[in-house]
Amino acid sequence: MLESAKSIFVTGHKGLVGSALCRTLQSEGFRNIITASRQELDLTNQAAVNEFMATHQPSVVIVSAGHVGGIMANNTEPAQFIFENTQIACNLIHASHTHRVSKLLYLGSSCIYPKRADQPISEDSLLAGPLEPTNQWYAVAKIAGIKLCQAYRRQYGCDFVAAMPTNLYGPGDHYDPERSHVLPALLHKFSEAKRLNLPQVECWGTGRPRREFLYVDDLASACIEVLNRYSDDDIINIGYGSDISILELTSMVQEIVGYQGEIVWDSSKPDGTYRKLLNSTKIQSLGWSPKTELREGMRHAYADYLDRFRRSTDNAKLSTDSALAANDRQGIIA
Ligand code: GFB
Repeated sequence: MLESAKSIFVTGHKGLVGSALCRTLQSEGFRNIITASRQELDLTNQAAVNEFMATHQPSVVIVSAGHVGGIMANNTEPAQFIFENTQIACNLIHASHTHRVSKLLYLGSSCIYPKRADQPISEDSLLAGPLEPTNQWYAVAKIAGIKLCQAYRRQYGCDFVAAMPTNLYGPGDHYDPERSHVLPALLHKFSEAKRLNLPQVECWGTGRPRREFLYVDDLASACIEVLNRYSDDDIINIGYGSDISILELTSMVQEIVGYQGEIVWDSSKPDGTYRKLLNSTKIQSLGWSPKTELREGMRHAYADYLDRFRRSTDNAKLSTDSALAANDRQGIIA
């Protein structure tokens, strides 16, 4: 499918997922990638999206843009999470139908599944029970995107598919300690604690929840498989295959960063879902499996963090948090 595609519009190309998709597509020899920064195209603006699609006429669209963040951002910015992500899904999916896009891949999230879904979570658990409250707003927006793909396939015969990645990490992540996901937040916190010789680092919740982590370049290669070989109404999970507790994760990050101090747990912060390990047998049956082991992926992510941190501080002489937050903002919807 991709070989015959004239052009691919990768949305959110400055973010964690979009940048990995561009990297992987380029490394596979695909040259005609269309991108647009947030300044060039506001994906929440329906008229602007329609005009952009009319001008560029992509043959493939990947919906990897979104208002994203970790458990606290989800919990404290509910309106932005539900509004922006629903708008982005509506605008891109409708315009892809209008402008006869031959394939669209919509990326959701493992948080679309019920809080108490059976583990590992298979695709048919969708809408089988209540959602986790901390990220229900994001989940509802992502479920709307899934349903849009299914509706446009049923009514208009559009080849729109929806894939559900597990928790992702890797180069290009957001490192704002308040807004980001757990893995980049821990890399930042431990690294700063080491640099400033701080005696302790505060982590959130109890440490008991378990999470599955997939290196973002592995997600990108899975997306290429899905674009090439999957065409169905049903959603498809993309996971790593095993999970670890947050407690185990903190020890691994501590070791990789080389921080010797103490970890204290702030139980006033939410734990979120206890477990959300995906059943990824469907994507595996397409011949895909993840290549990057967690510890190795974390080393790449830490190298990226250090590189961006150094560039930010050296060039702009900004303080740590504002430098990283400046990087983050570029990636949120870009
Ligand atoms: O990655 P995370 O923010 O989001 O948090 P979710 C995962 C777990 O790590 C939670 C704990 O139990 C947190 O309490 N944790 C410990 C920390 N220390 C920290 C820290 O310093 N920062 C952060 N962020 N967490 C997200 C959803 O849920 O999953 C999103 O909110 C999205 O919408 C994403 O779906 C995949 O895994 O709980």
